[in-house]
Amino acid sequence: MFRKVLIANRGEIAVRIIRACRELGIRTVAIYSEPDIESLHVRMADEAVLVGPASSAQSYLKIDTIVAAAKETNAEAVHPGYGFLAESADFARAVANSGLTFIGPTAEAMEIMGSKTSARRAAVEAGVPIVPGTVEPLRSFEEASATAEKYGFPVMLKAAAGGGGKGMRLVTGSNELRSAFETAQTEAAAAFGDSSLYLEKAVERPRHIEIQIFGDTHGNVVHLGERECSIQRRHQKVIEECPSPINDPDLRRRMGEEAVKIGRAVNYTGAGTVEFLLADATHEFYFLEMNTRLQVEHPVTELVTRRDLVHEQFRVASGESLSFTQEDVDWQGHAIECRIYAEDPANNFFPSPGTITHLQEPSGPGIRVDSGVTRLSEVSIHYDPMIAKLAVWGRTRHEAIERLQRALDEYEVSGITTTLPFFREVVKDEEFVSGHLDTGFIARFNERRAAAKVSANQVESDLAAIAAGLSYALRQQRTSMETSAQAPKSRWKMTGRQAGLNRAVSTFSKWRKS
Ligand code: MV4
Repeated sequence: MFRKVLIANRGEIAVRIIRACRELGIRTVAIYSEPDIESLHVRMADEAVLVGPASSAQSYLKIDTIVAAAKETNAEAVHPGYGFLAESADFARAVANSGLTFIGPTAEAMEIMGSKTSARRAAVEAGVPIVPGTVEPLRSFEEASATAEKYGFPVMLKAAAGGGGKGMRLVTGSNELRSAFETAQTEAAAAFGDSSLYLEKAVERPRHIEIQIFGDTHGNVVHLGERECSIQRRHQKVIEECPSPINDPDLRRRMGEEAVKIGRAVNYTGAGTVEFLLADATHEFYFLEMNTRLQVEHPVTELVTRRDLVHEQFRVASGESLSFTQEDVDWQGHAIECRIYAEDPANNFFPSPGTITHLQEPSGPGIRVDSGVTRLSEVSIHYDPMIAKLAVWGRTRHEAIERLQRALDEYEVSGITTTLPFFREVVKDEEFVSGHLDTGFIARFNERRAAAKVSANQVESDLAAIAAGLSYALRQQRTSMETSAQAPKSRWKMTGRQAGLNRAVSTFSKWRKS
C-alpha cells in the first residue's frame, strides 16, 4: 500500500479521500488555491501545497504544478477525485511519466471513453446495446438528414467530444434539422474545440440508470449494481438512489453484465461508471457513455453494498486484487442522496456565494453527510457550488424517505442560500414518493410547485378581503359605541364583540407576516 498520496482536488471529495487514507494509514498531501488556505480539506490533510490563485485554470487544473508538488512532497500516488483533472488522459500520463501512480484507469481507457463515438464503437465491439444511430461522426448535413430519415424522428444530435448534455439537440422533425445541426456544431466547437456530431434515435421518457463497475490489474471486473439518477436539472444530478425504485434484480444482473463487458473491452482498472438510458415503457436499455472516475454519488452504492469504494481504489492502484468477487456483492436496503448546493432555488438556482455563519448538520441513525465546509467557510464563486451531500439509508425506500425528511428538517445552514428548502418539498412530492421517475421529473415538479403557489396566492387574497371586512366592522362598532348612549348591559356586549374583532385582525396580520 502507498505511504503517501497527493489529492488533486478540493471540497467534500478531497475530505472523503483523506478519510479513506487515514483509515488505511496513508499520509496525505492536499493542494489548495490562495482563497482555499483555511478550507477543511487543507486542515484535514497532513501536508498542503499552494498551487496558485483562485482561478481553477491557474491552480487545480495546472498539471505541471500539481505533479511537481507530488514529487516535492515524496508522494507515491495521485488521487484526482472527480471534476478538475479526473478525466484528463494528459494528467494521467504526466503522473505516470514522473514515476507516480495515477489512482484511476489507464490514459488509453480514458481516451476511448472520452470520445463518445469511440465509446459507442467499443460498446458495439463488446456486443453491448447502444441507442440506434451513428458510430462515426457525421460528415455533412446531408448525411445527418439521410440518417435521421433512416432512424425516424425524433432524433438526438450530440457532440462527439461531448458528454453530460452539452452540445445536445432534440430534433422532432426534418424542418428543424438544419438549424439544430448548425447550432449544435457551433456549440460543440465552442465547448470542446471539436465540432463533430453524431446522431441517435431519441429515447422517450428515458430513465438514467448507471452501473458502478470496478476492475483490478489481475483481470477481474465486477459490478456493484445500479444507481438511479433520473432526477436531474439542466443535466446536473440532483437526487440519486440505490437501488433504482424499479428494484428488479434481473434487470440489475443484465445491466451489470453489459457494464462489465464494457470494462473488459478497455482493460478497465479502478472505479468506473457505465451510464445507460432505460426506456420507461419497455425497460429496454442502451449504453450511453462511461465515466472513468469515482462519481459524486458513490455513497449510495457504498451504503447499500457496505463496501468502501475509495479503499478499493487504493487497493487496486497499488497492484492488489479486488477484496471481493462478484458473488460476494449483495445489496441491502435503500439509499438516497441529495446534493446540497449553495444556490437559490427561489431565484432559478442562481449561485449564492458567501460565508457560512451557522451550520448544524443532521446525524443519527442511517445518516451520512459528506461535507466540504464548516461554520465560517467561504463559499466562493470560483468553484462548483456543491457544499455537501446528504445520504440516508433505510431498510426500504419508504424508510429512507422518512429519514431523509427528518434529516432535511434538522439541517441548518445560514449566511448563504442553499437548495435545502427545495429538497424538503421534493421528498414530500407524490410523484417522487411513488418512485415512478424519469428525466422529466424536475420540469413537472416545478410546474406543480408554480401551480401550488398560484393557489396559495388565491387563499391569501381571499383572506385579505375578509380582513378588510373585519376592519370595517370594527370601525363601525367603535363609531356606534362613541355616538349612542347605550344601556350598561348592551355596552358590555359590544365591548366583547369589539375585543373579538380586534383579536381576529391581529391574528390575520400575524399570519400575513409569517
Ligand atoms: C438521450 C436522451 C434521449 N434519447 N439520448 C442527456 C445527458 C447525456 N448524458 C445524455 N442525455 C440524454 N440523451 C437519446 N438518444 C435523453 C437525454 C436526457 C437526459 C438523460 C439523462 C438524464 C437527464 C436527461 C435530461 C434530458 C435529456
